[in-house]
Formats: sequence, structure tokens, C-alpha cells
Amino acid sequence: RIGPTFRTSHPLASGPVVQPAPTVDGFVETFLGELNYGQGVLLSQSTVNDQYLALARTVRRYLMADWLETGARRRQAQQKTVAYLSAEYLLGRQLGNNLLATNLQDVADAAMSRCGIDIASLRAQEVEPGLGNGGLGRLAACFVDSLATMDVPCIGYGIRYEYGIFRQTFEGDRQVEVPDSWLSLGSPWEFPHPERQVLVHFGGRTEEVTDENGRVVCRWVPDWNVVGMPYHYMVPGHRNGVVNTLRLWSAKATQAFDLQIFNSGDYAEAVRAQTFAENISKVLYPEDSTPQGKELRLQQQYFFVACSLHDFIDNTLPHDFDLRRLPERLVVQLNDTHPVIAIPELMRILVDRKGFDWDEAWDITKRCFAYTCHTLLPEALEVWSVELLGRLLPRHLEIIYRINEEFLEEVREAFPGDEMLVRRMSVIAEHPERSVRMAYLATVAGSKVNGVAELHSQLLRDKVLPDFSRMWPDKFTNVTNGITPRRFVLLANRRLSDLVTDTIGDGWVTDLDRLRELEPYADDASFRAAFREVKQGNKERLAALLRVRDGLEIPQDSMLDVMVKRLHEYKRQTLKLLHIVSLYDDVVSGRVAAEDLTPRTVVFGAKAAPGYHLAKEIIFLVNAVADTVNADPRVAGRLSVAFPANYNVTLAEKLIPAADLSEQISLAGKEASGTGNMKFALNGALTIGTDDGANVEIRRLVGDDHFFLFGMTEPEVERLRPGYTPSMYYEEDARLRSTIDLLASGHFTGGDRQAVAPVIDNLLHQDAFMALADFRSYLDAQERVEAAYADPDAWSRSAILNVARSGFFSSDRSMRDYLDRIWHA
Ligand code: 4GP
Repeated sequence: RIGPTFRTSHPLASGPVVQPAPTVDGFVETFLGELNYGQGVLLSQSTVNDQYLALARTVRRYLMADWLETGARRRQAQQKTVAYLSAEYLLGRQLGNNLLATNLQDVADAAMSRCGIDIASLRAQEVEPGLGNGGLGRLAACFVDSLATMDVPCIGYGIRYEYGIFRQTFEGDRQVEVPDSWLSLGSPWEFPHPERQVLVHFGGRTEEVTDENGRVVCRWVPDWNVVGMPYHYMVPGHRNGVVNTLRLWSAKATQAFDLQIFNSGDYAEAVRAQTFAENISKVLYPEDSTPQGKELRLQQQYFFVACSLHDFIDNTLPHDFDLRRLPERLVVQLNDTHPVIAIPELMRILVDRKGFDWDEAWDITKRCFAYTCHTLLPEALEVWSVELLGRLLPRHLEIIYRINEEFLEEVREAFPGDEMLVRRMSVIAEHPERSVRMAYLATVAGSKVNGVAELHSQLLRDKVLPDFSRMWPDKFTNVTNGITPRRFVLLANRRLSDLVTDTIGDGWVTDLDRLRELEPYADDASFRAAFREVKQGNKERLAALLRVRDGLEIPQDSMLDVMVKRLHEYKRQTLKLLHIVSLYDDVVSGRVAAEDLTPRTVVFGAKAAPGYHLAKEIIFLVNAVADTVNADPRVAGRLSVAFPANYNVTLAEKLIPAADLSEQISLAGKEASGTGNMKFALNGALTIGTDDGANVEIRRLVGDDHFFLFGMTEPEVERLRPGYTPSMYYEEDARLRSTIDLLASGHFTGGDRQAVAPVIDNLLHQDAFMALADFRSYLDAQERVEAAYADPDAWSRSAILNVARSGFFSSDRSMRDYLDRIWHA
């Protein structure tokens, strides 16, 4: 057990921790101390990296007292704790956020300039921890921020990947992935805790033995293990004295190397076991909405889940805690299926290690878990082959079998005589290979199952898990996603924040519904002018950044039209591309005079999973079109396309506040929620979007007049699906035909028709996400956008109303919904 080993009556032993003075003098003194004593350098000799590390450690000091105090208070109070289990946290840079949380921005600016340092260069030095792929990982980061701001006891558990999401570069317009060594220059925000290490087992077999009470019990005899080493990260609430903890696990070998083999000279063999073990937390799988059935991935999942449950049960609860009361103290939120192996793990802990009988253990387990689903793509629902799961976790497979057996008995009782139903609902799929359906396991065991937007939750009930929702209607609920206004408005958009605060006060930062108070100002000409100035300032900031970061020129007086998200067919970057080509085609074919085109700059940001071939072809094509369009004098000043590489949280913070138009154009029924859509609306962009995910709720809140809706609805998509023939749209729509012909001609690829064939062939002959069917409607909506943009006053009025009416999308509200509907914490 881990507990205090140090006993003294000295009054300072149990705090309070002395915090440096929040003054410029106090800050300078602490900073120089960190530089001298932490980095071991003098200011005059220090590098930018030294200074960044010292600055980060200085900021840390201002959080430390609150962190220790929050921990002590939580231990005392013994409240129910939310364990948020997530394989991904896409945190973004920490320095700016932590300066904001401590309200030290201005002090730090002044302190650095007193030291002759440009703080902007230190901010730029931080490499963001990209420990996630996209929406799901960023959502987890927003949620832990909100929970700290709301003072909810929460521990975020996850994996400390040594390499996060790859760094994207372009070579010859094609995506090339470079490892993201985010730790290489030091990581000042983490605290390793080797004394809290956990041993995690894998492999082997199970056997039955008789315990000391004469009962026959099952025992797992594993054949290898690794050590989980926790790193703690501070999660500060917004200026409320609360600092929660994010605990990320790193895998280490139990033995660094075999000395005997080393001495015999076989160095590679001597460290083989170490390399093998440490591979577990080496790298994030760069997949988004498409899990990979890889052994290492299952190892990662079990690894962090086993560490986390052990950490909570054995190292966080009081040692004499009565585990029958576990559901009063713990609720585990499963962020998608990645941590679902926690369910049999808790059963194993309770039955095999703590001696509970099965029924009691199952009752406890069911009350501890809840599951969030983040997708509607059937191929994205994780399954693990029985062969693999049994080989890696033989005891867990046995437990899953028994859970399933008892569950199917329940199904038979509830719906007698329906063996088809039993087969459909079984946690074990028989085809194409015997495997465990992790979403089903989560649904069987979870006390609640939620989708992430109203439409998604409805489709989850009706389409993805219909049998389960018939059996347990009350188990299903919705919690619409949200985003933290701290990072995505206050930090990312200081100009807008100042304007809002000057107008309605600063209460909105932790009570985002108060943005409603801005509504009357939409009709105030001077407010609208100030709002436009904010947008213009943000555009200039973006232009300056992209010039330096990517060598890209963003024309100033043009509509900034932004599509940033993972590259996925269902999100339909190709539809946006068709739109660009059609505008370009209009001009070069002479149908439209260039002067009649609304000046527009389209910005893309997107990473493709390295193994997703078609997505990478789409990236290539976007780049090729961008090159041609940007170089063509016929559209100069009217149409340009920018595709900065390596879209990440840091870039999002600069891009989103500058946007005029937000592209949310997925095929209806495919995007579970989206969260980028919320960030844009809150920063005063208007949305052009389909009736999908949270777009539905955004449109309802901001109003039809301030949202550009297009495309089929989900039921229309389903009706069209059988026999869908994309080439028909090509034949029948001259504008579409001309657009596709121009693309296919090789005009954008130096005459190379082969280079465009993969995307064009797919569109014409498959088009699984029906871009061609929605093309016409999309173009019409874009024309409405142009007409609206031509009236700056009306446009800014709409933009202001978007801000004022989007307060619902605060992740603070999402957390309240989780608390009310699921956690009851
Ligand atoms: C994403 C969904 O695609 C997105 O609609 C949603 O907003 C987000 O989760 C958060 O709920 N899914 C993933 C994934 O990122 O990896 O499945």
C-alpha cells in the first residue's frame, strides 16, 4: 500500500503550501529561481527552451497549493468520484490555459518583459500533447476542464503515449507522417509517481484451486507482466482554487535488461523484454472512428484500465473500505469502447481477488459503469476475436462468457421463443469469426448508455442497439457534447472575450448561457462594428501565423470559409472540393465574371489515418487543387485555398476565431455530434451544414435564419440508399458534370489523369456518403451564403446571434447533464 510514511509534528508538514506572491516581483523571483535551481542556468546563458521550462514550472508553483489542497479535501470528504476512462486526451498546450486559470496572464507578460524575454516565443516553444486523434480525445479534455471548474471530484485516467498523433507534413502534395516526439525537450507539466506503480499481467491460463475456505475458485496464472507508471497532470478549474488530477500511465518493463545476457554480449536480446513492454505506451493509434483490431491496441486498453482500477480501489479508497459500497464512491465513465475491458477486470478483482460471490460482484459492477458511444459507423464498433482475447486475457474471456450466458438467459425470459433475437443480442458474435462485441458488453453492464447529440442518441436506440433499447428503454439517454469556453473562447479569442466582457460582464466564462444577454446588441450598429473589428483582428492574426508557420498567404478582404476535422469520407471533404472546383470552373469557363465571385478563402485542416488510402488521395487532391487555383491569375483575389499541414489544437485556437463560415457537411446520420461546429458558432462563424449530429441543435438554437441548411435528412438518405446510383447525378446535372470533368481531365495534376482517378472513380461508382446527391443542394446553400455575406450588417447580426445563442454548448452544461442523468455524483 501507498500511504504517508513520514510522521512529524512540524507544523509545515501538512501544509499549507506557501505559494509565491502573484505579483510581477514574485513572478520574476520564482522564474529566476526555476531557471537557476531547476534548469541550472543563468538567465544570460539560457535558451528559449530553458526559459519555457522555467516559466512552466513557475506557473505550476501557483497551482500547487490548490492541487494539494484539493487532493486532501477529496480524501477527507470521501465523495463519489468520477473516473473518466479514456484512451485519448487531446489536451492542447498547457501554458496558456494554466496562466488563464491562475489569472496570471498579465503578471507573466510583465515579468517576462522585465527579464527581457518575449513571452510569445516561450508560448510557441511548447509542443502540445497530442494524445488523441480528434473529437473523442478533445471532448475528454474539455470534460476534465469543466469538472474541475465545477469542483466535481474526478480523476481522468488514460495513457501517456510517448508519441502522440503523428505530425503531418506534405511532400509533393501527399501526406507524410512524422513521429511526434512531444516529450523530447522536456515535459514540465507532468509529475511521475514511481511509488504508485502498478503491475499488470497478460497471457497464460486459468486454473481452478481450492481456497482457504474450501471453495473452488478460479485463478489466473499469467505468463508475462509490465509495470504501469503513473504521471500526474494538473487540471485546474477556472480561478476557483480547484485542481483535479489527470493520471496517465506509461508502460515499463519489470526488469530493465537481463544482465547475464548483456554480459555475454547480446545487447539486443538483453533489452528485448524491455522494448516489448515499453511498446505498450509507445504510440497512439492514429485512427479516428475506425478501430484497429491489433493485439497491441488491446494490450494498451487492458493496460491502462487495469492500472486505473487498481489505482482507485487499492490506492485511492481508504484501505478498510467496504467494496459493497463501491457504487457510492465510484462511477466509471467509459469513453467509447476502448476501456470496456474494465468491466470483466472489475469482476475479476471482486470475485478472484476480494472473494465476492458472482452475483454480488455483478450487482456492484453494473452500478459502477456507464458507457458513451461516439459513432454511428457500424465498422467503428470494436470487436475482439475470441482467439486474441483468450490468449491475452484468458480469465477475462471466461468472465465475459459467463456474463453473456446469464444475460442471454435474461433475454430468453423477457422474449421467450425468439432465438434469432438471442443470437442478435449475444455479446459473442459468431461471424465472420468468433468475437466479443465490446459495445454490447458495455451496454449489458452499463447502468446507462448515452449518445453525444440528440439525433445520435435517437439513432443509437433505433439503429445501432435497437434490441437493447427495447429490452431496457430506461438505460438509454442523451448527453449532447460541449466544449470548454475557457480554452475555445477566452484563451483562443481574447478580442471577442474582451468585447463580451465589456458588454455583459465576465460571468459568461463559467455560465455560458449568459451570452444570451448579448442578443439585444445584435441590433446595435456600434456593437456590430466592434464585432467586425474583432473578426478582422483575428483574421490578421491568422494570416500572420500562416505566413510564418506555412509560408501561406491569406488574402485579407475575403470570406474565410473553414473546414477543419479529420479526413474521413463521411465528413465529405470531397463535397467541399467539388464546390471549390465548380466556382473555379465558373470563372475559367467564362460563365461567371471573376468580379462577380464573392472573394473567398477556403481553409482546410485534416489528418488522414496513415492506412486510410482513399483519405490520403483526397488530401493529395485538395493540395493539387489549391496549387492550381492559387496560381491562376484568372481567380486571383477572388478564390484561394489554403491547406496548412498538421492541424491540431494549437492551430484550431487561431483558425476558429478567424472564420466567417463553418463547414459541417457530413452525410446526415453519420456524424455523431461534432464539436468543431460548436466552437465555430461560439466564435461568431455562421454554419453551412446538414441536418446531422449537433448541427440539428445548433440550428434550432440559433434559428433557421442564421444557419445555412442543406442536404438530405437521415430518413431521406435511408430511402435513397437502395440502388443509389451516383453517376445518375453526373449525367443529369450539367454543372456537376462540368466540375467532375475538369477534375478528371488532369487540369489540377499537371495533366495526370491517373492521379485523380481514385477519388473520381469512387465518387462516380460508389460514393458511399452521397456527395453527388447533395451537391446541388450544397451549391444552392452556398449561393445563399454569398447573398448574405454581401450585407455585412446582416451578416454580423447573424454572427452575433450565433454567439449569443450557443451558450448551451458549454461542456459545463454537458457535465451537469452527466451528473443529473448518469453519475448522480
Ligand atoms: C467522434 C465523433 O465522430 C464526433 O461526431 C463526436 O463529436 C466526437 O467523437 C465526440 O463525441 N468520434 C471519434 C472516434 O473521435 O474516434 O470515434
